[in-house]
Amino acid sequence: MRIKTLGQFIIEKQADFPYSKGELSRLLRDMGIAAKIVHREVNKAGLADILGMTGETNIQGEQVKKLDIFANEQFIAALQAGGECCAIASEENEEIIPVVNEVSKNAKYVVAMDPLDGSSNIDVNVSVGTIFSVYRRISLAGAGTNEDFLQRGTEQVAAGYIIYGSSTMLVYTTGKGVNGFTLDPSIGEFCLSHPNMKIQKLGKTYSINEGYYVHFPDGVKKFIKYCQEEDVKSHRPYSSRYIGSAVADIHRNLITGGIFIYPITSQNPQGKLRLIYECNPLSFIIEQAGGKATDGFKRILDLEPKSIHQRTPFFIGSPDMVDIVRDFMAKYSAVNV
Ligand code: P6P
Repeated sequence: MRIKTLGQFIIEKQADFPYSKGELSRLLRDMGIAAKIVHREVNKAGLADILGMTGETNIQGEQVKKLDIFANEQFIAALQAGGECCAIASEENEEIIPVVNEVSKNAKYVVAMDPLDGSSNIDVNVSVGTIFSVYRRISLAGAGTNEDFLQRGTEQVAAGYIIYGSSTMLVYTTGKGVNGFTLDPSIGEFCLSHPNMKIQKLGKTYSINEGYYVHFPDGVKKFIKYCQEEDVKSHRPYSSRYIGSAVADIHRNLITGGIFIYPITSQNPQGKLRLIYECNPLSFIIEQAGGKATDGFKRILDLEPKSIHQRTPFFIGSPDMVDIVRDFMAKYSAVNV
């Protein structure tokens, strides 16, 4: 099959947006460039002096690994140099990063990102990922502002993730389907490998950290027991798979079907995953692939954000599985939603 690179694909698809003057295309390419640099460092993490803690903690109070910082710096630098982005929100930074320079003065977009999600897995050689979300700015001029990031997930113009696993893949959507690109290091290009990705209506995998079982809402407990029951017709029991890296778990489910759940727990009474730069972009992608994403009751993309680091319970994957757990939540855990 003739190779089609990310750059060629983006240009080709630009025709889908007749008014586009290429800014979003250039922004997506900027993300791809940074992803290649992060790939290079992630793939030699065991060798370079980037393993282990920096001794610092990020604004989440989590121990920060050097690769988190490296990845954050790479994506920020690429976006600042690319000229299409007027502000950045990052999991690694408490405040938004205004982008004010000569090349960005007419920038139309803002980018929210988790530069390296699942970074606790780096030292044990388990897949990690970058997640990004793109909005058109609503502030009028100058650097972007907080309000640009507090738009509902339905307002995203693009979303994507990079998974640094057995291979490095970039998966993204601009609202016209989902396409996956695999990095070919021998030519340094992301090449189209998974065109028009679609998730199975009903998978056979459920992904949740059952270590927190006692603290789960009753609706989640009922769903877990449902997954474990013998029932040939609905291919149960399902398999339990939990990598501890949301990008990896959700990517697997996108390809083979399944559901990922991070509900409220005693440690995270609002849920652990972040709405703006984790749940909204992943939900946009999975919905575009035919899946669903809720907070257990409401569609993630309809949630009204209040702050850039806010958390939400997260139920995402095969649509029939999201519906089944939503029914359990309505029956056993309904709150005045
Ligand atoms: P736990 C990684 O830190 C992360 O944000 C997600 O990628 C992952 O799914 C989750 O946290 C793992 O959290 O509490 O199960 O270790």
